[in-house]
Amino acid sequence: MKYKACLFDLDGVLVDTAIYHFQAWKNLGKQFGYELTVEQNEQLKGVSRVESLNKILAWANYSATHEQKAAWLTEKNEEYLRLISNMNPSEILPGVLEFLQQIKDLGYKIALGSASKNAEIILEKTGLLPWFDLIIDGNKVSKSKPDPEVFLKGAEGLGLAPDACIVFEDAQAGVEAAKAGNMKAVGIGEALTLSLADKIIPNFVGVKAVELLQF
Ligand code: B16
Ligand code: MG
Repeated sequence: MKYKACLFDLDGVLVDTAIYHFQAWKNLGKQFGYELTVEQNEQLKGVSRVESLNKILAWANYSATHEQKAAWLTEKNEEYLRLISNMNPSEILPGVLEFLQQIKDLGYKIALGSASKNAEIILEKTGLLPWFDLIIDGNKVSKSKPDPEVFLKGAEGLGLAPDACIVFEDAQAGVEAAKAGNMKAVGIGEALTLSLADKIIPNFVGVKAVELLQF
């Protein structure tokens, strides 16, 4: 088997936490009179917490002090944590569990490569945690996607060469990160936004791992 591991992004691939991020950012934005749109929220997918706040402030044309930004980041995360506190296995995206079972049976290692500092809580709440051999999340990286750091640390942590790894991503920056890291990339979502991916699927429903993982 040429490829030995599957590295998964979290939000938009395994679960849809974007709805909770949206709600928390939207409420925060109201504090400086800004109404965040669904389209703008799309642009925050895969983007780190601090970069997301910087983007929102730029859209709002609002300048804040370092202290104010730090307070808002804490506040946003506290609300996000409240929102995800009731997450459960029903929020795992369709077809994901069946796909994880297939790749486990085929002998692939399974790792997470997420920008979120809350990834482990989400995996725990949804019951996904036991599937993972390794978790690389926002607490373990210093550079955001499209930098390949998160996936390279995943390969390294599994003791594998990057070219033995296949990345699953829903964000363009994540696909770019995988390609920059010399890995195969499977895009989850629209062909239009994920054109750099080696393969693109709309979701995991009915996906046959043996067929998909042929490159
Ligand atoms: P946190 P992913 C990303 O998750 C989200 O898509 C993005 O919207 C969020 O800002 C980022 O995690 C950081 O999340 O505030 O929980 O650290 O797609 O990389 O799994
Ligand atoms: Mg994502």
